[in-house]
Formats: sequence, structure tokens, C-alpha cells
Amino acid sequence: MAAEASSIPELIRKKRDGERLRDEEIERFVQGVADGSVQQGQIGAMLMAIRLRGMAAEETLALTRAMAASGRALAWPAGWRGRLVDKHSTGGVGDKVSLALAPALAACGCKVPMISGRGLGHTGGTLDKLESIPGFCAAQSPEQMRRILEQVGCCIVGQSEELAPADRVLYGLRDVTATVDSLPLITASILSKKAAEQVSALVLDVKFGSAALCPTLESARQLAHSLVSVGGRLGMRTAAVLSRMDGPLGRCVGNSLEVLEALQCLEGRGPADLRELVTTLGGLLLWQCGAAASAEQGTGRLARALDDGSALRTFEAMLGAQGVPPATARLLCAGSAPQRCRVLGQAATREELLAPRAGTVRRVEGLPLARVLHELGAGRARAGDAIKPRVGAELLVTAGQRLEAGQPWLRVHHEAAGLRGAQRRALQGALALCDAEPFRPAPRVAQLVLPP
Ligand code: IUR
Repeated sequence: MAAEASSIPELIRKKRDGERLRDEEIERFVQGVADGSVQQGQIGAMLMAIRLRGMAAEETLALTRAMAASGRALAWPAGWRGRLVDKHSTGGVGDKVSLALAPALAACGCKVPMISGRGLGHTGGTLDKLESIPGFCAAQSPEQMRRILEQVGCCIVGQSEELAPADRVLYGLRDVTATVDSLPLITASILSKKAAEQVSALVLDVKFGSAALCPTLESARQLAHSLVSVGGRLGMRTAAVLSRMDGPLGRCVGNSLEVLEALQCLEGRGPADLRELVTTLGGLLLWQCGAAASAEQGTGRLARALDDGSALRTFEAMLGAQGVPPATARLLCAGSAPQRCRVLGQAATREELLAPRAGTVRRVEGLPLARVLHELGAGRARAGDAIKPRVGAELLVTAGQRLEAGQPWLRVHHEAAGLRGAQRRALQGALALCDAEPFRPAPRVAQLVLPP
């Protein structure tokens, strides 16, 4: 029996009262969001009802499918089936993983059509980092993406208007309706874009801690289970890594500084925590898409691509394919540290902060650091705002090490006349010292969440 089509207010009422929405009801709502026939107030009310009442797994799956179907899916040559992979991170301070991971995976034979965001994070998204490289172009049509994947194996591009347009509307309204932190809404938002991207395997970096979307390991585990389960039912081999995000990943925060650090990782060098995360995420993907017999073997394979120069060569080729003049890409990828600095430029001022007392570094809090860098221009408050790509900070210490009074622990790169008193205090507050013996910091990766 064909059920009577419910009006939008009736659908909102059902969800408000904790009833389950049928697939076709969810489809109709999402279609109306995409074509503009559902009013903003109605969308806000539905988002809040979903936030308060939650969704059953079936509803989340239907919502994700409907959002993916609200735009145009990408299409790839049949011969690439099984090798198309992508990664998504829930976001953290100093997260430059994609810059190293995409080319390393391509060097291992994967096709990586990475679609990334500028984000409204404190210090810019993956595209902001890449756009600190002269000439880099994030806007690529599906045809251009296909050509770059054919030639290079990976690209990192912006989300087109046509990819899951319902997500654009819903995501924008979640920000202003206090409905960002809803498990089904996060799940559907992330996975609808990946489903429309038509990847075979997906790995999620779900971060937890004081500078992460998920404050605790338990909340990250819940989100990861939701993503892994719905991703699998959408036909993507999906796995997740639960990773710690209290202090910045690596030692650099800020767009051009993070490019420099990603280059070190691509040379087989750089901070151990960055390499750990890149190789773990990549290893899982290589295993999930059948290119490695186990996640451990995948991790080893990915580490070799970093160590043997193939990932770095792939990154250089990707830059060239995305608008960076070949001589610039060459200098950046094969040049010395000073040559790299000349390509990316440097902020006008570098200011060092000194340890107020002796002690062992318990940790460096990422969030206050990111907030101050945001104020100094490293991130944006609103979509479309300009950012200062060279503003950032270098950590001169790592958790667990001994620090003497007066020793520099942070180098801030900025364009301001000087750090203000409140900024200086906020930054000094990020340095947590203790009197314990020096220790080895905990690994970034706390746990894996694998499909059943
Ligand atoms: N990133 C997304 O793509 N969607 C979300 O809902 C969140 C982060 I939170």
C-alpha cells in the first residue's frame, strides 16, 4: 500500500516525537533541502529534532544515501575499481596528514581523489596549506581530476557545488543551530561526500582529546563505529583509527609551516607522531583495498614509499598537475631548507617564548595555541575570508622532555607589531610542565576500529 505522502511539518513532528522516518520520507526531506523547497526554519527544526531524538542505523543510512544522491556522483574508469581510496579526519591542530598520505598511497598504486575543505578551523584546512604554495589550484573539474589520477595517481581538490549539495546546506545550518555534535548528522555529512566520490575504501582518523571534536576516547569510538558501520553498508570498505589530539600533531602549526613539515615526512624524516599516523592510516587502506595482506604489511609498504622517495616524487607531480610551475615544485620538493623557505616565504617576525621555570613537559595544549594563531591570521572566521599563510608556530619541545628555565619552547611566526599580553599569557598557558622524570610520550594511535 502506498503510504500517504506526509508534509514537511508532519515529518518534523514525527522526528520530534521520536518516531522513525521511512526511507522515502528522508529522501523527500533531503530532496527539498537540495532544491530549496524546504524552508530554512523547517530545516533547522528537523536538525534539532534529529539532534535530540537521534536516528536508528537504518535512518542514518537512508539520510546518507539521500544526501549523496542530492548531487552528481563522480565516475571512474572500471579498471580502477578496488583501488580508489580516500581518508577523512575529524580535524585537529597541526593535522597535515593528507599532504603526505595522498601521494604516498598513490606511490603504492592507489588512486586517491581526495576532496578536502578549507574549513573554519582555527588554522586552516588541507587546501589552505596547499594554497600557501605559489600557483596551487584546488578547483578541478571531474574531468581534470580523472586526468590527474591517470597521470599522477592522486589529487587534492575542493568540494564542487555538485558534490552532495544537500550537505552544504545542512552543514551550514548545523553551525548556527547548535546541531553540529549529532552522531547521525556527522556520519551522514562525512559519508555522503565519500559515497558521491565513489571510493572503494575509506579510512577515518577520528581524533579525541582537548583539541578534538570528540572530547573522550569513548565518544570517538561511538562516532567511529557509526562511520565504519554505515560506510560498510554503502559499499565502501571502511576502517577507523582513534587518535589522540591534545597537543598539535608534529611540531608545526600554520599553513606554510605545515607544508614544510609534510615535506619532511615525505622524505622519510620529520616528527615520529606524524609518520606514525600517516603510515597507520595508509597501511589500513592498503590492506582494506587488497594491496597488502595485513594492516601491518600495509604500514611497512607505506613507510617504504616515504623512505624511497617515491611518495615525494608523486607529491611533486601532483603539484605540477595542479598548477604549480614545475621549477617551483622542484625547488620545494628537492631543494634545501633555505630554498624551500624562499618558495613559501616567511612571516615578517619570529618571536620565541621562554620556559617560565624548569620541569618536564607534560604536554602542550593545542587549542590555546590554535586560538592565538587564529587571531594572528592563520585561520578564518567566515567562509571566504583571507588568511595569512605564513603565520604559525613551531614547537621547540616534545612531551616528556626536560626543559630548563628560560629555554625557548615555542617560536611564533607572525605579521603583527608584537604579541599582545593576553596572547602571550594564553600561549604560556598552553605549556604544561610537571616535576616527573622525563618520559616517552604515548603513541598517537590509541585504537583501531575495523569492520566486523
Ligand atoms: N566534517 C564534515 O564533513 N561533516 C561534519 O559534520 C563534520 C566535519 I563535524
